[in-house]
Amino acid sequence: MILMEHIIREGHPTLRARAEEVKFPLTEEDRKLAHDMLEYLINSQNPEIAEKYGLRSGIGLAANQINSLKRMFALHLEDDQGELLSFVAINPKIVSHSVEKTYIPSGEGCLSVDRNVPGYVPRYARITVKFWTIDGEEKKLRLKGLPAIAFQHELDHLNGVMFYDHINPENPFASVPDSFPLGD
Ligand code: LHY
Ligand code: NI
Repeated sequence: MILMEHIIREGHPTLRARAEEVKFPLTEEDRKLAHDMLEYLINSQNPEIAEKYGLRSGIGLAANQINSLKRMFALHLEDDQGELLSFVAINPKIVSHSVEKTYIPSGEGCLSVDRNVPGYVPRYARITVKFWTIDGEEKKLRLKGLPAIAFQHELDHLNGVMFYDHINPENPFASVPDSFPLGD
């Protein structure tokens, strides 16, 4: 199972590298990675398991963070309607997005970043995404709210981008044009 010691941290070059397209059918290694990433998130959200193994709670995890340059990430969270969104996205892309942006008022964090980096991280408020599932099915989804933010955070990892790259360096809390804070 994936533990904190398997998650690479800031400064590791893999976090700045572009992950490569995954080919279908998946290899046994790809399938295991996909399964293990989703399992990490589920475990990390279970207080007893998280405590036992010292897992930091997460809603998203990208392959780069496990030092693997494959275009896949896992998400496991509830949307604002209380619907569970739980999947591994393979070769994901944003096919369209709103002009309007949103951001988490308290900023973002990252399982690969062991420090607090304050500031607004502008994200598209609504996105339409496409990806393939572990079983090779193509999925198209519309996301908003936290799921949209998390999807963009994880897709960034596959492109070697960190959340703080988006923070305004002059004023981390400068108002973001055409945006609203998540939760409004
Ligand atoms: N995981 C963060 C987590 O806490 C993702 C995240 C996304 C945090 C958006 C806050 C806002 O689950 C990762 O860092 N995964 O890359
Ligand atoms: Ni992250």
